[in-house]
Amino acid sequence: MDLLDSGQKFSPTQDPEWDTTLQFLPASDTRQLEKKPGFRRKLWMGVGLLLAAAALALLTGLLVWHFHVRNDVRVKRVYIGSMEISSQPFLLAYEDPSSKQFSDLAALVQQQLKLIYSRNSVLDKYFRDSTVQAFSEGDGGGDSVVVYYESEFDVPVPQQDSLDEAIGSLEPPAEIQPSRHGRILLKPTEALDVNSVISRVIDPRMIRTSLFVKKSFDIHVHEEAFVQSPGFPDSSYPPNIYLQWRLRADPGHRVWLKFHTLILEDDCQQDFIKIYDSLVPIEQRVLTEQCGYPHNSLSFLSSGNVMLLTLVTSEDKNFPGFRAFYSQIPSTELKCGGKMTADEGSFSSPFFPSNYPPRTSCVWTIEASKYKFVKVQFNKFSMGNQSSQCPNDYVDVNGQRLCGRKSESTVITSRSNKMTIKFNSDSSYVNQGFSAVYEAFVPTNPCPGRFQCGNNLCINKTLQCDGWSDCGDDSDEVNLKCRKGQFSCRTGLCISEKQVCNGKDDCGDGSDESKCEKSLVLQRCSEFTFRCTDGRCISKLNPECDGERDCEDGSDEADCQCGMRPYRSSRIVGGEVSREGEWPWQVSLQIRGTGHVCGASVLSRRWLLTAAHCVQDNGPNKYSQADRWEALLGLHVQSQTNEWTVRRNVRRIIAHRDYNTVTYDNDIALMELDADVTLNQNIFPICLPSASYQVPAGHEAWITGWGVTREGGVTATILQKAMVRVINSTVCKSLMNDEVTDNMMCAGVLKGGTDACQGDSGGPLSITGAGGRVVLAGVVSWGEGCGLRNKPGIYTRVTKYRHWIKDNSGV
Ligand code: 4AZ
Repeated sequence: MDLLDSGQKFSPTQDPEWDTTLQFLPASDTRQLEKKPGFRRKLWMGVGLLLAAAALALLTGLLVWHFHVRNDVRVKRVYIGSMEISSQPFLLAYEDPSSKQFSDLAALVQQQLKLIYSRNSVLDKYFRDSTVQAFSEGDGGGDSVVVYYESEFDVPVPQQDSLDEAIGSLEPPAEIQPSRHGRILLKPTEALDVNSVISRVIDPRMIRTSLFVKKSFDIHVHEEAFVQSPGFPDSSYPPNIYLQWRLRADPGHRVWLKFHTLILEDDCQQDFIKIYDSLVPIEQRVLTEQCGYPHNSLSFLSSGNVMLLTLVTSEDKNFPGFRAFYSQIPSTELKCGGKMTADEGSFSSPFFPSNYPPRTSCVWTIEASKYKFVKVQFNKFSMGNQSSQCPNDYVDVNGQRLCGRKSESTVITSRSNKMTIKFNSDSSYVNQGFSAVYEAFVPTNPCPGRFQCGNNLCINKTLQCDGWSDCGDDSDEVNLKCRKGQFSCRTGLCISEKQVCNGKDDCGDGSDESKCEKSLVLQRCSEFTFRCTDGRCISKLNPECDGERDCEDGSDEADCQCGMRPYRSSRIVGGEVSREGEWPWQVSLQIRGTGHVCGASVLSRRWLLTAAHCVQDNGPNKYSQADRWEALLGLHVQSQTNEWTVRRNVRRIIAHRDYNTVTYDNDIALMELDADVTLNQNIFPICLPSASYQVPAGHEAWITGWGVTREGGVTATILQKAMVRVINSTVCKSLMNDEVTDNMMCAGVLKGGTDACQGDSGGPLSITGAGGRVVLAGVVSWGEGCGLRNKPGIYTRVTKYRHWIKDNSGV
């Protein structure tokens, strides 16, 4: 399945700005050869001798080349650098590369660079040229200027490393930067007062020879607006381009860049954006590199008043692109650090939930009531890479460094009423940071009135032994009844430890298979095992699209361009209003002249999945005929379409041939659209579960739709959502008088009040899989009334139709 293959492609001729003039080299002259009769023998001998001589010369040449010249084949090596010039006031004209002031200072800088390189034998030997790209205000206010430049060298291949080393030697060691006059004391007295030099070789993907359009845009961000990839949102971005947006804020301000949409190719090798805390793509200042459909925070702040956004695209297969809003904020607006004396409180990394800015440090000190201890709980935590030393970005709590990404809450306790928390970010790669709460406690009673988890978290006592690991370390669910050598299922069942991670759901709720680290290739396949494309079966529960390659052939991670929400900014009975773009696979199926009738889910650019009962003729209403229907994708509010909404006619309806109008068995149908849709932030396919996918009872699931908000009521205007839980099939069958077949599944809230209802039919029952991708577990099918106590909603069990969907739609 290649969901994005057939999308609208960008054509450079559509946009005059993108016209590129190609020049072809003239063909070499072709001369007519004259034939002369006679002297045949002599001529042949001459030709023979000539050929022999030529062959000998070629051989000698090749040998010489191999042993001598080849070592001297030179390659172009480009370094991107910046340096600060002190005692040099910043002039507004420096922002304009065509100004005289720009050229004058640039010429001085070029001279200076030449001189610096001439003092190093390696640099001197291979140096070609330098160009000044831009200037900005220095860190120290109006009295210094930062120069951004590019230096080109022609270096023999084996000498590349020594060249890198020589360039590196110009930089003072990290601990001295950015103090003045590090090792760059090479400056001539009459020239510029240079310090804080950094330079690195350019990311080779940015100077790929196949990049045929290179463009820079200079933008001042004091007025809020947005930048976007060419063609966005109507068409895909063009292939083989390098674009850069140089963003400048007023002095004493930071640039703030927030992505509204970002959908690029999944493979970062060729299609990517990179953001720099600089005006040039200097690798020590890269804040982030993104591709695909990232779902982490995409809001970035600069440390100074400049930022660079770059986009590089590949040959083909281009995707919708991005739109990002920029603005500026005063640098003084940095809520970070301070003294906290209350017995409880909260704090977070600077600008949370945005990514923190680079080169920032701050300190919080907590001083609680005497004789109490302090406990700090990090609820969200993502800083730098996980490593024992935490050399880059970190939080230091009473001397203990934390870094990396933590999926569960982390608690740290002090043995006094004081705690010191330090935050530190270095000059590259930023993350979201953390949000934390703290409380002081009496050492003899750390969780008054609550349960104390093994990891020191305190939880409500009612959450103990409720089948869910609320502590995060299972300590609230440990079943003391099970004997040694037994595993305690979340259902309360005790099974042999040997049955854990054997690829079979022995607990009945999947809890014995849900935390298997490794996937084993099994001897035998079963309905519980995932079958890789090569036919082998693996033991891991629901391995597809979980971000880990489990099948040897990688087939468990293929076709995973689904189940993500490209949007960020960020009826159903008993539900709540959803956010626009939160359910980009939700479709409104409408009958022309009538309006909304049923829901559906986007499976690909071309195919939707709905319920068979939505497409049955009903007296004069010919619902089985494709031309009566219209599908609205990317819709949020009924009758309110916007730039993200796409209306499509239906080309074909394929209802399951065994759909039973009495029992609702096989209540499933495919709809083919008359033309592909371009995916956007409000239109995106949901993942289909494999036939072996298991959804354990108790698992959280979401229902969405514009159906009625109470039985007999009116349909919703804004898309509604509600959280329900998957209900054990045996329990459900008995609640529903055995009318639930194995092709159905139940979900709801048994105390009543939350359910799908009329008008939600055909819509998705969405669950979030291991890799964070949303999977279509069910299709809204039927129920006894809506939201009644002990009457859950009944859904078509999609795993049972995985092969049917593939056979009928190719998805
Ligand atoms: C319906 O009429 C319908 N409570 C859909 C779902 C449910 C009931 C009725 C489940 O389309």
